Amino acid sequence: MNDTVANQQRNTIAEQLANSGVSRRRFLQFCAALVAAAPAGLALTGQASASQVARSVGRSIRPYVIWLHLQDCTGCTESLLHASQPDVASLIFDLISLDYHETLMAASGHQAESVLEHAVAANRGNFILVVEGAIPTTDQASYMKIAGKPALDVLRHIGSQAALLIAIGSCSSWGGIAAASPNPSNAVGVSEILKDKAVISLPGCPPNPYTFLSVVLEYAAMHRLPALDAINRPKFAYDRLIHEDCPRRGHFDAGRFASIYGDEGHRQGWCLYKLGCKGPVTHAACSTRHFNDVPNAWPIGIGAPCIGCTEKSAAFQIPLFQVVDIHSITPPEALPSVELPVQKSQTAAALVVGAIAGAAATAAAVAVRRLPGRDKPAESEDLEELEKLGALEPKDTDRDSEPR
Ligand code: FSX
Ligand code: SF4
Ligand code: F3S
Repeated sequence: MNDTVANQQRNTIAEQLANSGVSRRRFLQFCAALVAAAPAGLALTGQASASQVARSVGRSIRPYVIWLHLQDCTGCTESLLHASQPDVASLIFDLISLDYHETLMAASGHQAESVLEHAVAANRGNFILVVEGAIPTTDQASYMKIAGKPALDVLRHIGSQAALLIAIGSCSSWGGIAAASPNPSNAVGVSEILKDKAVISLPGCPPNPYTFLSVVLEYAAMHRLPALDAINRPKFAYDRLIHEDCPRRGHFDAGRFASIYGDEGHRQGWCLYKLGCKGPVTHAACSTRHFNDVPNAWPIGIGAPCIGCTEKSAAFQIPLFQVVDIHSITPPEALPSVELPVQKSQTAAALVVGAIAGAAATAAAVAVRRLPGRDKPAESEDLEELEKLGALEPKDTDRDSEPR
């Protein structure tokens, strides 16, 4: 974001990566992670190997992104920047042209406002507006102001000129925690404000960063959007219930529950339903795609019940410890054994961690449980294939020190 908007060049992602000294190996690792995180429902990754994705993404023009922070905790940004394998935080500025982001930019005050106006003017009708946080509407929308203007007006002004709107997080999707009762600021989501614009919602508090990256790169590389459900969530990430693929599901079906925190069942990794787990009513991919590439880094993986953060009717609406009704649950693809003792909160049918790209040494170690027919591992030849690409010639000054 040090470039001024005026002198930014419309370079491809491959050119930008090469300019930044990102190695081909690292880029392929990222693409392998993308394939694993968004296995189906995307033209970019659905049937593609990591090297095919690398080709498509590499040829794409970096999408212009303006990112607004409204009523939020910045957790969505934090989550994106802490994706650790293969260091998405350092790749993000090469993959997208992030022209305005209050948390990450050095500018402040009038300078920041000037950057925003220039970014909008230079890319009018051609940028992606990402909104993080809810919009307060009560009392002339005076509960949140940016540069003296109500956040509501800022969103209307910028949003009306965007090519695509992405509501990242539950707050911008429908109000999230800011809209929890009694919702004093009457916080709402982006689609309530910009009713005539298509808004893609990526709820979660925070959402998985790969979901965001998959949507943006699908748009940039394939010029299309993923299939959406009735409330505009991408189906590839929100089509199944947590409960359907939960590693504790075998314990649920066998009637083995933790009853209070720290009891024998809890320590053994049994089902958290009686602790108020909202997994049976929550659509999200957390049980198969963990956060920040760390195995078991998701609520249930660390022994905490799902609070239903991707569901408008669950998170911050149903009390944390209240159990939910079970309705027509699809049997899981595979049941973990309930006979074996659970070690360190991982069930016997532990997730197939890092089961992508052959081996952790050559691929991103995204924690992914592979579901039959829903993902495609990158082939071991991917790396060699990418070596032949030539689109990403290495520089002497490669900024990472990985061996080739
Ligand atoms: Fe926080 Fe984002 Fe939750 Fe909201 O995520 S993680 S409160 S969804 O807007 O920053
Ligand atoms: Fe997993 Fe929760 Fe379902 Fe139990 S109730 S199997 S912990 S999602
Ligand atoms: Fe949210 Fe439940 Fe996933 S609380 S992060 S949807 S496990």
